[in-house]
Amino acid sequence: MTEDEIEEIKKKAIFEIANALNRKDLEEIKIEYLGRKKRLNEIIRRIKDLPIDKRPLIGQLANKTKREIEEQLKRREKELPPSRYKLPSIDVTMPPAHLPYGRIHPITQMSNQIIDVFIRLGFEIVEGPEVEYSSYNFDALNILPDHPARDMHDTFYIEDSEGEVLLRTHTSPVQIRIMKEHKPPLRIVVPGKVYRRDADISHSPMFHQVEGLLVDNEVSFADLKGVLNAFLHEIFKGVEVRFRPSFFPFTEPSVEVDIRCTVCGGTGCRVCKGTGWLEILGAGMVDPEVFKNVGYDPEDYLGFAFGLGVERLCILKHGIDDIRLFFENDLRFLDQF
Ligand code: 2NM
Repeated sequence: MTEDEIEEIKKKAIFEIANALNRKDLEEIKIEYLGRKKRLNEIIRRIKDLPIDKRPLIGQLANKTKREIEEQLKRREKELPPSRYKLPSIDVTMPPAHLPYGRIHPITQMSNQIIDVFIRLGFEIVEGPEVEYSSYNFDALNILPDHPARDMHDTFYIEDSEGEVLLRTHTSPVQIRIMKEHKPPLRIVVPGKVYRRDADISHSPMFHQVEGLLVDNEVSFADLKGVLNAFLHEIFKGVEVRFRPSFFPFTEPSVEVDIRCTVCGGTGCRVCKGTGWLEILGAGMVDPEVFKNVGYDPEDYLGFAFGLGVERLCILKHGIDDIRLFFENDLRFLDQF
């Protein structure tokens, strides 16, 4: 047991401390060199066995070495990050796990496609509230108090509002709001959710509409036909279109617009119920009563309006057989668009 032996222990300890990578390593080194049963303390314990003249020298050297190792341990501990920060075990350069992309809902895609055609035709897009006054949803549109659409069976009324507040059954009340706030000329398209008490394979209690309105000093039925023909030929390329007389309380004259059946091409099938035609939208010249209700003088202005159901258009475009598929959020269905 010599000075050399102590010097050897010190060198090894300093080397190991300098190479320690974390606090756990340091703790192990501390136990190895300074632990009660370990090398330096063993030397100190056995000093009494040395020749008497050697004892002070070895004793001083061993204690000095102990202090030096302790100091080195403290110094290295300060350099290392606190032990709760483990050394990096994550490769931050690795590419992330694959996440599937989301996609735009088919109804939103269809709405966007419709809106896009009307933007190119010079219309502006407007939106409005889904909870409406009965006066805007019905009265202003010349839908009289005894009209069947106003029945509790067809319309969702808001509780305790005495029939004055409801979920809009079409987006037309937005056109009323716009006409009350703005003078013609007006060219607007109104997309949005509408609500009706109805549920089967072709009806959903909530569905989407796009309605349009054009008002100016000189507007003819030919303008209506021109705009709707242009629109339908954009959505259904090269399709045959026909205008058929109809009735709406808010337009006079009124028409329903059909296209050649996209399924059978006109020979007659289940989808067109043997007629060879598909009803695609309703339209007409705005009734003078509606203009009076919004403060326009019917002598000064003329206009046309139209409305269509987005789900119906989407169903006919893609040959879908149940409207409920749009709202079940089954990705096997939605992923196909
Ligand atoms: C339709 C069919 C025909 C329509 C009328 C109006 C308004 F506010 F100007 F009177 N907005 N939308 C209209 C006309 C809607 O949907 C089948």
